[in-house]
Amino acid sequence: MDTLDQLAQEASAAFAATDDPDALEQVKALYLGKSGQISMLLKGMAKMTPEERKTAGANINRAKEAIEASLAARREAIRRLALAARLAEESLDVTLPGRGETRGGLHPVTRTLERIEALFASIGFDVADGPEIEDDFHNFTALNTPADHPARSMHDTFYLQEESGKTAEGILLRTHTSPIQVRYMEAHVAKYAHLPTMPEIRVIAPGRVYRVDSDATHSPMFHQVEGLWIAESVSFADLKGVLADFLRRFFESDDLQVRFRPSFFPFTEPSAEIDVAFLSGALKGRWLEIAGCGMVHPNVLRHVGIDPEKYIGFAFGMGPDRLTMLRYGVNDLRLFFDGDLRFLRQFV
Ligand code: 2U9
Repeated sequence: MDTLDQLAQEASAAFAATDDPDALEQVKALYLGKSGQISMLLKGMAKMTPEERKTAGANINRAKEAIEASLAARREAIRRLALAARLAEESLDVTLPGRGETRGGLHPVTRTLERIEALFASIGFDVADGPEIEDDFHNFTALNTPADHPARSMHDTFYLQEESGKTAEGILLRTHTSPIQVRYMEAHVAKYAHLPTMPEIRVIAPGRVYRVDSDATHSPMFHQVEGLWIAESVSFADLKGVLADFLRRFFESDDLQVRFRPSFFPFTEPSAEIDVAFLSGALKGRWLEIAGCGMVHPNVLRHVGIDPEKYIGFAFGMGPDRLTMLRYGVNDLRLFFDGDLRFLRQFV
């Protein structure tokens, strides 16, 4: 083997020992660079005779071509190796099982609230909202609840404190959603003050309410939905019809029995408690107290500037937490508010 063949083999082996593109270019310079071996050989031809130069030139060029060919082959091999490594690293296993979908769901009480809102909306009731921190005028006074009424005591109501620890005068967590309706009536009266006759009020007030109370059937925070219908002529018969119809639609039972039992609330007169009895199912034949209602007390209307000689109406209130317990067969109210996903997931 002559020295040129040896040089070409040596270059090929040096290229093969390199697997990095930058290192390969450096090795290339040793052979094909400006002061590389091939350039040196070509320069050496200066001292040769024309005859010698012809053969040597051809031989050197062949060696140069051989070296260039092995360089190109190695470049291609390195490119393929890099691609294969990248493909292995970035590969996607399309046979892996999916991560699955974790879907949330509405809280069972929220579902009941939405159901109640939809049923009342279908007979023309507006849905109103209001602050959970109230003043005692909107929560008590406007609702004909006198200053010495036990509902106003510290034992029953959460009063807010100032930073100093002093009780903030008459600021409390609302104990029912009635203040929503008081505010709604005030706004309604102001809005239509220019008219000789005020348009009727038909509104429900769903929301959270707070009382100092905690056991299996009482939570310090619970929900209420109250409703109000005020017009020039609304009777107790209308009240009975609207509520009996609502309850039958809510429980999806045409033969649900509904009865009205006389009762007392400061804000309604006369007042009644509403009981229902199912004709079938686990609770068959038992009377269950489900809501309260009555004709709005004239004092309540006076407090918001509505003339009780001209307008009359009915109001009602119910506990959606209890309605949810009945609908789903839950026996402890606290389960709704503990945030235990094992319980809540059953309703999704
Ligand atoms: C205004 C005037 C009157 C709302 C009413 C009841 C009767 C009632 C309870 C039932 C169970 C609350 O959820 S519960 O704890 N409610 O019995 N609520 S009449 O009367 C009103 C409301 C607003 C302006």
